[in-house]
Amino acid sequence: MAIDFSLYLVTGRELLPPGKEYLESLEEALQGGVTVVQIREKKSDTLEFLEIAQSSKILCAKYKVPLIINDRIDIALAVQADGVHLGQTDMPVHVAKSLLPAGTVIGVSCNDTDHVKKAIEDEVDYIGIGAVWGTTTKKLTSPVIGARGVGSLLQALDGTNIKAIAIGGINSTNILRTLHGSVSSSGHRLDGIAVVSDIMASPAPRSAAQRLKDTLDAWVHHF
Ligand code: TZP
Ligand code: MG
Repeated sequence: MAIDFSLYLVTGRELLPPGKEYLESLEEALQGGVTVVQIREKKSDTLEFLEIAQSSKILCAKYKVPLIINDRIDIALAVQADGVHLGQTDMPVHVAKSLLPAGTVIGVSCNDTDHVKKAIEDEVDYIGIGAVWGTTTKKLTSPVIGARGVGSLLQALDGTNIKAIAIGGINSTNILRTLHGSVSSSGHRLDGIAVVSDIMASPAPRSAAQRLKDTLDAWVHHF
């Protein structure tokens, strides 16, 4: 399945502002133009993760937006998700592929060129590159790479059709700098950006998403 990765929302329910319900924020984000959603549940037990995935799937289907599950192959299978996102210490890609239906989108997190080389060997569909900027959403285990760091990983993707999304500390203030600054010397550009807090922590997720989307649309039309 071909996914529009341009505005990739990764959920973070623990970041919701007071008075906001998860599904309400998710729906507003979808209305604001989010193009793909990843359910990331680091603190939930299996039942809670499953229920969140099921309710998110219904909402994403309403907006015809694909749903990706972080880490959990079993949850992805249970809700017939469009894809899974795997970290470097999650299920290896070849094992995930052996378990999931053909055509399930597979993405992996990369923050150095060795990760990218492995992702190419594994024939993944997309990579998440980061963390690009500082973030408090995730405890980082390696230094931030900045837009230029993103650019060098993009260059390592030259000649492949693997999509690339940057993540980590991206917001409406730095999105353009992120897109611009990450173009590799070979001209390779990002396919999208992923955010957690800029949308999930917002009291107005619809306009937060819309702001990012407007910049992305302007960036795309620039070429
Ligand atoms: N992977 C690398 S940074 C990050 C993840 C999941 C968190 C990004 O969150 P935010 O709030 O968009 O900085
Ligand atoms: Mg993981």
